[in-house]
Amino acid sequence: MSTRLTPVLSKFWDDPQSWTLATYEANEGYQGLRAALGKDPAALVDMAKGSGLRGRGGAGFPTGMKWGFLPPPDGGPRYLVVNADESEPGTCKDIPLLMAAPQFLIEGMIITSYAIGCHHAFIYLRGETVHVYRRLLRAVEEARAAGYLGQNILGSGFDLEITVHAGAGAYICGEETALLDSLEGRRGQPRLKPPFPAVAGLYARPTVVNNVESIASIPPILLHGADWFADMGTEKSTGFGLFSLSGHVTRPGQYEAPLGITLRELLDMAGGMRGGRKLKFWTPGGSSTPIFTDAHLDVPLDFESVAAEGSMLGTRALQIFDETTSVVRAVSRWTDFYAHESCGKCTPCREGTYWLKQVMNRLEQGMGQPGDIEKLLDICDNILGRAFCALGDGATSPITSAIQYFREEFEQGMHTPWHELFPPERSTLF
Ligand code: L3W
Repeated sequence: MSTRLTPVLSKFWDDPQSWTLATYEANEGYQGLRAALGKDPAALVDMAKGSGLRGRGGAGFPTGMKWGFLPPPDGGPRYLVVNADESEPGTCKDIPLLMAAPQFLIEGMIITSYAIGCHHAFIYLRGETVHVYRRLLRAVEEARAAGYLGQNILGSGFDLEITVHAGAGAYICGEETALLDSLEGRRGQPRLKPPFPAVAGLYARPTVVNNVESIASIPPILLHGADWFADMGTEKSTGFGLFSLSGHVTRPGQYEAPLGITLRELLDMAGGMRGGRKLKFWTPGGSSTPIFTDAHLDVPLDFESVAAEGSMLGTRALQIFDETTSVVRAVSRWTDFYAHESCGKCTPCREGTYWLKQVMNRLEQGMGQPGDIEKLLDICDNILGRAFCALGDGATSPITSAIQYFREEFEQGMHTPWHELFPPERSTLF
């Protein structure tokens, strides 16, 4: 059996007190910060660049390059905002990380803030996760009491405050500019880019917005070096990442492994398909990424290889569906989600997701109309690349890819409801 796991962020999650500062410090915690505070901030940005770390929130943008986009200091504030608004269907890595080992994020935020010259950093947390909110408040308090936050951190002269902000539970607020609007107290809707947040972000000041896992990966990189990280993964998709296996798999959960690992290897470690059933389809990076089938079991899960096969690595949210699942029903559920979460700012997404939902719902019920598949593809075509932000594009991905691989199931939706094709008593998910 393959054992290609690289437990770094998940190394001590089994410890019953894994979330405490004491456990973190017993596992090399805050040694990266001690090393960082003695360095020139510019060297830390170079180190992030040298590691090849790419954003773990979905887009895979190079983290060090993003830090480097900040304009030179002008005496005014600069901000770090951590995107902890994890809410994509299937995406479930940041919340477990924050519950199990929140100090990785806190230490990463201090190092990043020092590197970019920020003295007030924010965590924007998904609103429904009250348990995570409590854990983060406690973690910030513990770090402050130990001298890692506040004035003159570890005698370095560097000051930093962290504010934990819980949103109101809206998927759109995971889009970085909608997040910033929400954090400023407005209704969360995306802003026009450019200007990018790096130039005009929170309160129109230079702002770095990074995902939880990206920032949590910074302390180990500091401690072990950029080369250590770059030697893992592939040439262009370096390092390790949390792969979240959910659905019809024997042992679902978080598998921390080098980028470039395959689903076949991950399934091997996760005990295979549940009940020994056959894999039918899966998402490589959450519901916004085009689905894959059993023909993609050996695609290396790195940014380039997944893109070459027509999908996206996204957030490594591997939702696994076996042969008992109706693809039309699964896609219909995701479509309901996007229609519900569309913020309404732009017409293609607001109107398009509504109509996608109408058509998907009737195909699911076996009440499809002639031309519905073409109608779906036409609506998707009118959303893709025309919506204000990535939410609209994401809504089209499962539909167009499912039609590509399972068109006959959509055709059956003209006359047969999903539950006659996939009887619920046989299905293990729906
Ligand atoms: C300065 C430039 N900054 C780009 C920055 C930009 C952003 C980052 C990536 O979408 C994806 C989306 C979802 N100067 C810059 C620059 N930047 N050019 O780089 O930007 P972008 O626009 O490529 O992506 P994004 O808007 O951040 C994220 C996909 O992730 N996704 C979503 C997962 C869901 C969650 C969740 O549940 N919260 O994360 C899954 O695949 O579809 O494509 O920071 O400012 N010239």
